[in-house]
Amino acid sequence: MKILLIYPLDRDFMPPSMPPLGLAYVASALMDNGHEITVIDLNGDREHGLSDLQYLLQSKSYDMIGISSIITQYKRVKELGKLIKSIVPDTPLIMGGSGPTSIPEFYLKNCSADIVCIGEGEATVNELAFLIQNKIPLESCKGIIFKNGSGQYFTTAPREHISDINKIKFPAWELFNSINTYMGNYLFRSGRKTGVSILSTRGCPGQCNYCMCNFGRRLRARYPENIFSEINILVKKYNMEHIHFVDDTFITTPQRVKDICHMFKDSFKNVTWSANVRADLVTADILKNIAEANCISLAYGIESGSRTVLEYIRKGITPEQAGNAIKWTREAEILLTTYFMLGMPCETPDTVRETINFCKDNLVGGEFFFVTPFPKTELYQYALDNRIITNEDIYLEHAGEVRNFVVNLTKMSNEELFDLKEAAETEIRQHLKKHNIIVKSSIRENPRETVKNLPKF
Ligand code: B12
Ligand code: SF4
Repeated sequence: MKILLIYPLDRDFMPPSMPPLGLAYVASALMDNGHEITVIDLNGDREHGLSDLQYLLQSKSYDMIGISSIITQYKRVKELGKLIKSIVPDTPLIMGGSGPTSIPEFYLKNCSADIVCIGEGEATVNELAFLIQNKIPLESCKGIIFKNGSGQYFTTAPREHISDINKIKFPAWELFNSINTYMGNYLFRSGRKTGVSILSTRGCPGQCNYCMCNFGRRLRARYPENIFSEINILVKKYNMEHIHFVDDTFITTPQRVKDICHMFKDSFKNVTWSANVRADLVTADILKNIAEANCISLAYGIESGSRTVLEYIRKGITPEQAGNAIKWTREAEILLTTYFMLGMPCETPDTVRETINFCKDNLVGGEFFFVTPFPKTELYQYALDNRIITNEDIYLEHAGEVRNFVVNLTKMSNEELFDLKEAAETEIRQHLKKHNIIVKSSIRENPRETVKNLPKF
């Protein structure tokens, strides 16, 4: 089959810096089954992507079109779906990724999708291609929702998670003209020339109330040998200098981490790496070990310095664990990134004070994200139940960037929360400056005046 896969524009205020790993996995799975794949990456190729897409839709014919997206691309996917259907109304349009997985009906109703793939895509997309090619009804395909002949939505049985993720084909970056752009701009490359994402685990047993856990709660980890083969290709083919593990839970067992460290020490002496890690899973020993294995940077989602807030969100870490992780990471001489957010329903001036004190004591922070609830999470349900969000469609069109204040879940007024966040950032930054730590300001879309009248969703 001839299949066109598309990645929509994302975060257009900054250069494309994270390649669409999900789409690359799906492309690879389809290619492995003999399909002819064309990729149009509207994010990676901002100059020609849209005109290339229009040209292809008008001049070539495809048996199936797929779009991948996360929830923050919702508005773009809407526009893209409309465009595609205006040119090729009869070509089956399939949508997948964490956005469509979290609210599949919205993508059918508002984004022109004919079929939505829920969860992992590799097996589902191949089965769909087979059924569409052979004009077989879709009811038997697990893990999808689609509009049936009478225009009603039909949800099939859930697709089981892929149990052995070592068997999954590596991402097909060779199909992406944009790959060199991403590698050169890579968000986490920490000063190295080239960088790329790798996913070494799927699933997370965590219970955080703001997270949709799109790969399920069961943790599945790849063997170091399998990771080795992927890095080896990246180094040989693309001269890769830096690898970032985008795993939800990179540290699974201390033994697996040790094995990965051996791999870097023995085989990739010139490749540096970084990862997202949980503060409760690191120890001084693990950190020392990974520093010796070329790990140059680690990111921790600490979220809050307040025990009340940490318990409320069920993060599963304490301020003490977070403090230790910060201390040990510094001692291991690994670059440290910490993420914090303000505005959980239980946030008060007192909890913000606790977070400020935590940041000052541990010399971290200085920038907060506004809590923004996303679908298929407990926090989102809270916003719906409390009628803070009443029009999901309009809300989702706006909830694109968490540095932007779009919704207030707290008991404080909008101005109070906004001012509290600004004052907290200023106080922490001034303190950090005394210790020669300068926090870079990032883009903020809504200035104070606009906060008073946040749109009603
Ligand atoms: C790396 C990452 C980032 C990166 C890059 C994001 C990006 N635009 O690609 C950065 C750091 C910038 C980021 C930022 C944010 N992120 Co983020 N991020 C991730 C993370 C950790 C990994 C993404 C990834 O590469 N996954 C691996 C690939 C293989 O998975 P996948 O894309 O889902 O693909 C599979 C299936 O979905 C499916 N599939 C995918 N596409 C298609 C297409 C078709 C046609 C089909 C059939 C199937 C299919 O098959 C694939 C293979 O099985 C995920 C968590 C996670 N576990 O995925 C969160 C995640 C995507 N992020 C999330 C969020 C909320 C954010 C932020 C809003 C939060 C914040 N604090 O700022 C911002 C948004 C910024 C933005 N506009 O991009 C949520 C999204 C929720 C949702 N409903 O979409 C996730 C899922 C975390 C979570 N569990 O809640 N993020
Ligand atoms: S936020 Fe991170 S630790 Fe918490 S459930 Fe989601 S992936 Fe797991």
